[in-house]
Amino acid sequence: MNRRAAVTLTGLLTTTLLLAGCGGDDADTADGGAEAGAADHSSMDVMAMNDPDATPAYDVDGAAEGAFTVLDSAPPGSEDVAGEAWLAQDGGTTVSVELSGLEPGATYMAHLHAEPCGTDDGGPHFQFEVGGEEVPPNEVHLGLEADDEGNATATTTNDREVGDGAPSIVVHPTDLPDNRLVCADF
Ligand SMILES: [Cu+2]
Repeated sequence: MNRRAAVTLTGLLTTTLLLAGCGGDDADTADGGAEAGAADHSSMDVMAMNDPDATPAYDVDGAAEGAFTVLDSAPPGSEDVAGEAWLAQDGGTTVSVELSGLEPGATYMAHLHAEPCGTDDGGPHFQFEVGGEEVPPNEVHLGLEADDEGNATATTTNDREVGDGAPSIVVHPTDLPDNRLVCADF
């Protein structure tokens, strides 16, 4: 394989991994051989879903707010994960998340989900076009990277309002994308 093809393949793989989300298969093992302990996604890939220059949702008047609760499916050792999420709609959608009690240095993905936390732990991902692409901008995703203290915060935006179609947000470890760690109802 020539170098250009290899680079393209790497790009495709990265994209596939990013897109896996909580509905993905076990694509998270596709790049096996990555350094031990590191998530399969580089933090840059995960954080690329964010909009760090946006006004955080908690600074937008009228934003909905929800507290995260640890789900039964969370990995052992997750009992202390806590935090809040905010959902603002003002022509578009802004979502901000603050979490503590995470594994220092670990990366996580959060998605708006289509059901409340009490219904199948948030049910499927919220989608503007149901059955459409499982990635932004048809879904609302954000990436989180825990600092040395286990804290993480992030904001993401979408050009469209989700309306009342996204009652919850679920956080997943990027190395266990099918796992549901915490959920917050807005
Ligand atoms: Cu999700």
